[in-house]
Amino acid sequence: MVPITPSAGRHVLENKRRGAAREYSVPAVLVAAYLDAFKEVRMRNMVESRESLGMDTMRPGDARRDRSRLAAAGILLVACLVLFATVPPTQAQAQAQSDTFELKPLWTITAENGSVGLSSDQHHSGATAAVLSSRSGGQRNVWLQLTYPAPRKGALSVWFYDTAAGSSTLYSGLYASNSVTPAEDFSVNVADWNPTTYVWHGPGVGETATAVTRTVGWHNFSLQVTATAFNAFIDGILVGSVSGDFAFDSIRLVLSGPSWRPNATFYFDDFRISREPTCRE
Ligand SMILES: [Ca+2]
Repeated sequence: MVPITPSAGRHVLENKRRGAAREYSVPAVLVAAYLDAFKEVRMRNMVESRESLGMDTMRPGDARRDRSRLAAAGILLVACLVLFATVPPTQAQAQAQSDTFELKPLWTITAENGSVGLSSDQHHSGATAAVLSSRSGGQRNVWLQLTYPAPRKGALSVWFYDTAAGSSTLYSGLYASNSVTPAEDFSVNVADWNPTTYVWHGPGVGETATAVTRTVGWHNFSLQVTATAFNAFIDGILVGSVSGDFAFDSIRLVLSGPSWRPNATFYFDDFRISREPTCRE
């Protein structure tokens, strides 16, 4: 396993640098285009000067119009450069809608009595998946988290590798919540009290066993949070639903449980979030 915690910052910095390089290439193109236009207008000015001396056939006033257009283009260029300078390179990362867990640049890590990393032991895509592992010594609070400045709606999906079907180990799964309205809490997961079937919960509905049998291997967990309902899916099967207008501002891929439960390791891969156009922001 490659531990994420110590290296995540480095990956983020590398990605920021690459992102910045891409951002600054656009202003460079704009500046180059402006300089080309400047040279052309300068040449036309020289031609008009020749015309005013009866040495050329260019119509009077062309150079004046060119200078006006050049001034307008200059103002536009300055506005573009200011825009690029003030938009942080990380904004594109914040808007990313998927993670295949090959580099792990996006998430905030919590790892109390456990660890988070990338592993090639199991992977749904590419060469690696996120791996969450517990260790003994106390309450396990291990997760990857995305937070947003305001609640939003959307469909969340992640592939989860169940290593402990048939065993009572720890909680693990896909969770979302709304800090503005704490009752709006959503999940599809495995629970330490249920070794045989998967579990869900939603607003006003506590942890509820589903009819989907736990098996070792990859399973798709999905949460749909909309203006009319919350729907929970496991492997494309609707396992729970609550009517209402809901939203979330936090997403977590979780491994947790009390100190007295056995240790566990679970894998996550191919996270995706699809936002609805009716988001509440
Ligand atoms: Ca992957």
